[in-house]
Amino acid sequence: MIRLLRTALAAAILIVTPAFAHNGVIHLGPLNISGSFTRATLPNAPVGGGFLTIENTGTEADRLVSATSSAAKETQIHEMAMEGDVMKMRALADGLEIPAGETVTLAPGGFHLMFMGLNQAFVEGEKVTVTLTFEKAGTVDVELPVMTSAADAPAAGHAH
Ligand SMILES: [Cu+2]
Repeated sequence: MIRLLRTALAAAILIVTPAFAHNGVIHLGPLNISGSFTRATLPNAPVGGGFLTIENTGTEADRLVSATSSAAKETQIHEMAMEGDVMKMRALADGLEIPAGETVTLAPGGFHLMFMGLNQAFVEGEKVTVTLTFEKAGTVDVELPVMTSAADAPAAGHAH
């Protein structure tokens, strides 16, 4: 049983492309991922947000196609957009394009990762790990340090 579990774990680890972090920047092929964080939540909060910066130093566009985390039942890629006079968020069904030579920032009030159905509250000082999958660059685990609940808080409400 333990051997089976070990084999399963080894297989799971092999799926993740090796990534190299220098000074807090994770390099995944031509992508540089930095500035990751999430915000502390209240106990029993249903959702949390994830924020980070993705720089594409390559000559081809890539696309963040999915995000998963054991911290939540489902993790989605969201954008904030005006609908009439109201700022609303919605899931990006086709993922988030990272154009060649450009930097895309996921930040409060804009693009973000959305943790839906938290398995436990996010506590300041702890870390949440999210696995990001890019169309071309592959898959990487990113740790999001949990900052205060007000870290870079968006001006508009963030309600579902
Ligand atoms: Cu959202």
